[in-house]
Amino acid sequence: MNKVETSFLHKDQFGQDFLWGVSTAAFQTEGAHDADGKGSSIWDVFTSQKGKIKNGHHALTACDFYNSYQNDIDLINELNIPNFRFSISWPRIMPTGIHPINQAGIDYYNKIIDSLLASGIEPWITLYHWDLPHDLEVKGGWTNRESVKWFSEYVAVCALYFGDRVKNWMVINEPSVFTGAGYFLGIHAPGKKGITNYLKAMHHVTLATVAGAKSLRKLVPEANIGTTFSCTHIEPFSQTPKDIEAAKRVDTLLNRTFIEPILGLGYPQADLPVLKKLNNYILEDDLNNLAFDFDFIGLQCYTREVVKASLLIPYIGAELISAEKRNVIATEMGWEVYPPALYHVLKKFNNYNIKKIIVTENGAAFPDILKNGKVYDIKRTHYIQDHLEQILKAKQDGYNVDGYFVWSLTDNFEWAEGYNARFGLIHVDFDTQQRTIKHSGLWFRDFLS
Ligand code: IFM
Repeated sequence: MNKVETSFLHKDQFGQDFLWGVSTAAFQTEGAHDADGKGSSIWDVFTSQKGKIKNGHHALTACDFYNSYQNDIDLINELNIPNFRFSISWPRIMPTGIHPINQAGIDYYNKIIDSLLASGIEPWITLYHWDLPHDLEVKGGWTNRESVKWFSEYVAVCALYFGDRVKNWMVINEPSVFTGAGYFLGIHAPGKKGITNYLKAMHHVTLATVAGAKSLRKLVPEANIGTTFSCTHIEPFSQTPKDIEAAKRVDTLLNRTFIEPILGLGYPQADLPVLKKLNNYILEDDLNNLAFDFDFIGLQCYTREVVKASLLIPYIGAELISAEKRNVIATEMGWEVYPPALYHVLKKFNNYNIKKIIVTENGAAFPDILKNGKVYDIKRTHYIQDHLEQILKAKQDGYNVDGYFVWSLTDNFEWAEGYNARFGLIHVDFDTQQRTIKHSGLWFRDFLS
């Protein structure tokens, strides 16, 4: 294919050791929802319920990555991408969430790992990207303290079967998002609501992150172990003390609540008083088990949030003023396009004692159109370029940032948004499963070459 126009960015500016990659997740891509002994996940159940997903979309087939993984790995290779982040579907390898294992599921991930390695692509495994086995949800899911034990056992299985070849691991993906959306707001699986469910899930997921990391460290001592957090640059709507305080509370909730305990700093209860209710679920020994010395932290930043004080919103007393209301440019998700957010976030997280920071997700959803066999997604190309410029600026200002993974390889199932929000470097026709590399993918390919 022809070379694609390039920006002034050059890969070498980021340094020889900078990691370049692309990210996906099992539920969003694999399909094959009940193939070869797989159990149901909370997302299989949630998507089957009426009215939960836009346009009634489901992920029974998704991108059919289960069957077309070899083709997609060939495409990663064609795009010159050296690192591939994907997640393991817990119910595919442990259908009920606990022993016994499903050998066919293990075989499937072995094929992926072996194929990646044969192509010279480094596998990066996310252990939990939101698809909890449904049978565990029946027992309370993350609201049940037993979840810490279930998760550690699952991690041990992954470590034992894949740890001989996989070096890079991420324990949990974006805990603030799946607990907030799934256990407080009820707009993601498992559809639970309320502060009690949310706080219990929060604490158990935090404990599980550390327990999982410890289990991995024990079984795969050489592993490069990280975990990923969603993060956002927060700004007050005005400079009034009320808005500034509200912005501080939202910043605490979205950026600090999950990372600070695992870094040994405890929950930031002083800056977000509702977190004091967590004390109902924290047992005496927990405080000794909340921290782990991660090799890296994955940051996933897409936008900024502008915050106004509001007495109408319980627990937080703040509302987010949407991009639409502010009349600023936004993606298909309604997220403002604001590349400096990434710089601010990198600067902020550099204040913590973190060994390595990797941007494990960044990308944009736009309504791409396939025309004459091509997708000219210039907005996404610019989005990625503009965010890379911010990373470069952060590096030049002396902040630690060690890698960048695009979300996502292919268009895929975007949770409650269904297939409307296309994030891929590669377009997917969901009727035929035909792949077409978009302009952004071609640009990334040439940039990485
Ligand atoms: O698709 C999601 C992914 O699963 C988690 N991080 C954000 C992405 C875009 O919304």
